[in-house]
Amino acid sequence: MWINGGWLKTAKTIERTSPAHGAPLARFAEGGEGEVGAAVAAARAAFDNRSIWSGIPGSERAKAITRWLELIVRDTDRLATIEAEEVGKPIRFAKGETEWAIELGRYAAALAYQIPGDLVNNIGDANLGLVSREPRGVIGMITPWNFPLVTLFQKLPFALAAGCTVVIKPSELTAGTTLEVAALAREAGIPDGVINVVTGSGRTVGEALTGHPGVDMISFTGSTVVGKRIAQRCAEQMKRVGLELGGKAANIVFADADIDSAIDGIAFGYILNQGEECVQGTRLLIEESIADDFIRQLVERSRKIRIGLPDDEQADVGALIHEQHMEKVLGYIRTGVEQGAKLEIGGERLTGDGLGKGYFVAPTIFSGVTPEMTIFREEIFGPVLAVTTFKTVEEAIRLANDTNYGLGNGVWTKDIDKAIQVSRELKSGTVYVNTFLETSVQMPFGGFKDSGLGRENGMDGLLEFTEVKSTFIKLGKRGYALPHTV
Ligand code: TXE
Repeated sequence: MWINGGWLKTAKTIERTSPAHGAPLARFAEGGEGEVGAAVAAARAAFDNRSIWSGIPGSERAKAITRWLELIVRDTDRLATIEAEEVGKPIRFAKGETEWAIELGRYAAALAYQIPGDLVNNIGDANLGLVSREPRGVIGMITPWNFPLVTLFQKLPFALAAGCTVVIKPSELTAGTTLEVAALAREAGIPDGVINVVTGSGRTVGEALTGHPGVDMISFTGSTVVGKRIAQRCAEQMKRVGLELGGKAANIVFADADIDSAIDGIAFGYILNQGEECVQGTRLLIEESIADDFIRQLVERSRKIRIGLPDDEQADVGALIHEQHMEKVLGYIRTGVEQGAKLEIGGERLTGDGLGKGYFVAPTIFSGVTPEMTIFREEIFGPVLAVTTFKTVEEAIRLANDTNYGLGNGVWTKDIDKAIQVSRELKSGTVYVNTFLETSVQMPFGGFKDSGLGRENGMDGLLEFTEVKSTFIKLGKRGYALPHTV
């Protein structure tokens, strides 16, 4: 664990097994309430000492964050290797993810220069109003295993830029890169206590962090079930909360779409990160008149997807996170067959070509899926695509919105009016038009409905880590006189 600028070991540890090789990979300290208490105390002391972080000019925080990012650039290969092995994803995606985390950090650092405020100057000559943004305080961050670095960097540099201090609880499955970047912060001169990491399970460390009265806000990425529990616990203490939760995105493909790019987008959208992705394009809604041909082409494309070990430079898809999760995904596939969907490709565990000890599932496509089916409704978090046909624009919108989730959706058409009108009616935090899983550090990211609360990235992402303060200033009588009037 990393607390107050130093390593802390515990007698109890958690062992991580490689998802791709099935062999022991790492051992992490198993923290509890005591370690959470120590980390929160360190973060609180660092926050309250305004002269080291929360009260210094934003430009100084920006410079410190930038120095830290330079060290992360230096260590990209090492971080990407850890990430690839712990998550089971192909190395090129782990490198891309590390680079994206750095990009998020650079943007957040720049925002530290321009945290907005207002001056209210029309409340009478005797008054002046200041509306300022202050750092929220100590932030508890709880992150998942699918994108350990990116989910962290959608939070951490933004909170740091705002002037907050943090206690991070990474997933017990993938704590490696979080610990590494925390230690690099010290090397970069970010003061001790500003970033702390407590490793351990959600049940102990996660619960202790959400219930700790010294934590001002919880920023969580993970499942909707745990997100709802965290929101309830935070409500007891009126703690602020940001939640980035699950999804069930639909790609709507109209007959007038550019078919080649739609095939690319849909194939990429359902297999990226083995489907362990909250904005995964897990539902394809396809206009009936082009459905048969489109599905045939998509199946052909899926045959070319390369599944491989983390060090396979050419692999498109890696291993699922652990055995139980693989069993859960295979269970959804069996349910799809039992409920009458047509299996077009995949559907099985892969064990050939050196994959036998890992948890690999073949890219899988079901056609003939109807809205009552489980694979249409639930987040599977594996490389499984459910295809449903529609006849009218209204039906497409209704199907897309027929879910409790609302993180992202895609629209594919060359008709710009239709694209914009459909986008307006989709109940999700992000809509992609003629593209999918596009991302930009400037664009806020978050969910409608069960997909979460609040936004990450963009200026909105930084403002989540601030409180608004209104200061009324009463001015005295105009008591001065100009020299020449005396
Ligand atoms: O998530 P959890 P799991 C979805 C996806 C996946 C399912 C289960 O469908 O199959 O969730 O994954 C910590 N108090 N997503 O079980 O449990 C936990 O230790 C405080 C979507 O891994 O939500 C970890 O650090 N914290 C998602 C983090 O919460 C608790 C990404 C996430 O774990 C806790 C991951 C508690 N009571 C899974 N219980 C996305 N939005 O992308 C657990 N945790």
